[in-house]
Amino acid sequence: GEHNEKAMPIECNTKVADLLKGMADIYEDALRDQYRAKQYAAAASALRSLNFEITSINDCDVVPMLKKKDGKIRKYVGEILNTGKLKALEELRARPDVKACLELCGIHGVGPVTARSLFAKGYATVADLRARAPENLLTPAQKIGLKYYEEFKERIPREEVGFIATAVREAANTFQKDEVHCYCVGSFRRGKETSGDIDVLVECRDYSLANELLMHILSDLRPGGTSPRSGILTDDLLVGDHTYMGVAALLKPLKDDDDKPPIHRRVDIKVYDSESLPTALLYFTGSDKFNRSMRLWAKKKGFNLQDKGLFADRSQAQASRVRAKGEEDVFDALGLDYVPPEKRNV
Ligand code: DCP
Ligand code: MG
Ligand code: MN
Repeated sequence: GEHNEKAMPIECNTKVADLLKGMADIYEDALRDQYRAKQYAAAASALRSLNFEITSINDCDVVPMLKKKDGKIRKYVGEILNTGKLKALEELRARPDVKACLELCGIHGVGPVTARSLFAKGYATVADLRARAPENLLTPAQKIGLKYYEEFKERIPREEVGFIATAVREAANTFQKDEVHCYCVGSFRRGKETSGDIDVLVECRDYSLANELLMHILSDLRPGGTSPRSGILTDDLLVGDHTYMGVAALLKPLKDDDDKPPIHRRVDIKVYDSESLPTALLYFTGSDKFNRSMRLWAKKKGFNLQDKGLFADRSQAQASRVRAKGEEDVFDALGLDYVPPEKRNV
């Protein structure tokens, strides 16, 4: 659980930041105003990362984006400091359309656009959809998101992430062992005690075999097979080119005395060639915020950083590819000190 989260950073201004983040989520998911969503989110994270508790509105002066005296977010910070509440947020949350969109956006595969259109058609809650959605209202992937709505919200203990990733690795190893390497990436590789999903990167040396390898892994893990892992994969969300998104659940609990049924978990698998491995590792390890700032840095230096490679110009041409043996080389080429995965949790 969360109580054994290692190296928990001390966070300041949690109350103010949480309320501002609440505004960001509403602008993002319900009102579809990306610009405002980003502003509120940025203000929240700036306040969280301060090294002191703000007590008056003037303390906002140390945050560049909150400096302007008549700024709306600055005023909201003042209101929260004075009253402990944010009326604008309470009003928005009370709006039926906002309420509905926030809940519907919590379904995996349902974005703000679908959420709004579902609300317009008279569906306001998960329960509504479960009770009376006609066959053709949701895509197959959205139906799976609806089915596992509560389960997908559960965090996955590190041990379980490792276990499921190991099953993928074992499945891959029955293909052509010397061709294949598996890495458990995402928040797991960043050292997190719990994850939102399981991310597995598969390196396939002979990339012409990549899709065949992926299909091999899937048939090993799906129900009805002969491998000891058969049945771990329960549902598919997307089977794409070199890419898989699906659902997994343990065949039996990790602890013998655990009699609760296994929780269904989101799994992402991506297959890359060996040349792309360093940048693919970097990309798929994240965090997404860390990736964004690194891509931006690369761009400023005239590079193009993608999961498929680091390129010395704007192109993705093989000729401008920067050779890299490992992640370290990518940092090096960009003039950056190496940042180990555990330090990429920004
Ligand atoms: N990624 C990204 N930009 C996105 C989505 C993903 O750069 N829009 C990259 C960085 C992420 C990685 O892919 O770290 C894996 O994506 P996840 O959504 O699985 O995120 P995490 O594994 O980091 O967190 P969680 O524990 O919630 O799964
Ligand atoms: Mg993840
Ligand atoms: Mn993922």
